[in-house]
Amino acid sequence: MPVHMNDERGIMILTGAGISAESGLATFRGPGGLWEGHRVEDVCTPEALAADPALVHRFYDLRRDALNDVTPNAAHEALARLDAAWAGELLIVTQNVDDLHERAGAKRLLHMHGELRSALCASCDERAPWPDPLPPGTSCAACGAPAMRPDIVFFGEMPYQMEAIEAALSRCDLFVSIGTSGAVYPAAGFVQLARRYGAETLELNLEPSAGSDWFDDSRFGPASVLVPAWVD
Ligand code: BV8
Repeated sequence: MPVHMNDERGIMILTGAGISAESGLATFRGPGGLWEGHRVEDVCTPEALAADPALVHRFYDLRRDALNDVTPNAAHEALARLDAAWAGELLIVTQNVDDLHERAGAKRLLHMHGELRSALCASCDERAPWPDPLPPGTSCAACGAPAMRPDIVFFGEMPYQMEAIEAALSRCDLFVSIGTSGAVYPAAGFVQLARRYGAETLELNLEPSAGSDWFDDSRFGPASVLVPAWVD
């Protein structure tokens, strides 16, 4: 356990694509960080979904398919161990839409940008498991509208559960950011909020992120090495 902390203290952990990189899932902005040559900013928007629903559905079908070929790595597993053992408050907020934290056993987990394995009705907000490729225009089982879409927070849309995230930030004593470039808001601003609330801040990343200067401590290297070393 983070030895310098007694477990009455609260921890908030933010993860990004870098924690899943060693499992074989491409990141967004690193070398090879494109999916089928698409920049996430160009495909992950309501406008792209309206203009070319087949492309956006395919983009997410491709990434959901990739989940069947990957497994959690030592970083996901170390966070799951910490989650199970930590008596204090703890919340893992992931920007990732993969299911690797859950598959490693994490319980106190929140997906702020949605999940690949979930579909959302754009008409009534009903959620359903995302089955094999879900063609655009699939009808919602709850309201019947042909409006099922990826359950993904697009650019310009409000991330999920922001109140719960901000409440956890206001209470945490330690904020740890793992595997994120600090390129996307509001997640990239969490370190500044945590500092304002008096938390210690730690960054574990392959290289300095856009927000590195805000962290009390930054350690650079692969998450599969840094995270178990921090947890255990
Ligand atoms: C919103 C969907 C408002 C899922 C994504 C200021 C304030 C608020 C908003 C904005 C703002 N300025 C601009 C905005 C708008 C925008 C934004 O931030 N734009 C950016 C491009 C400037 N933000 C939004 O639109 C957000 N919404 O603000 O709404 C609002 C208010 C009221 C009412 C309505 C709306 C919504 C943002 C969410 C967009 N959806 N994804 C998906 O397709 O996956 S974002 C996308 O980027 C992913 O979710 C991803 O998680 C996220 C961040 O990327 P990273 O995870 O950091 O990945 P990246 O490749 O960038 O970096 C990987 C890192 O890992 C690197 O540093 C690398 O070095 C490291 N790494 C690599 N390998 C390893 C490693 N580290 C360790 N070990 C390794 N082995």
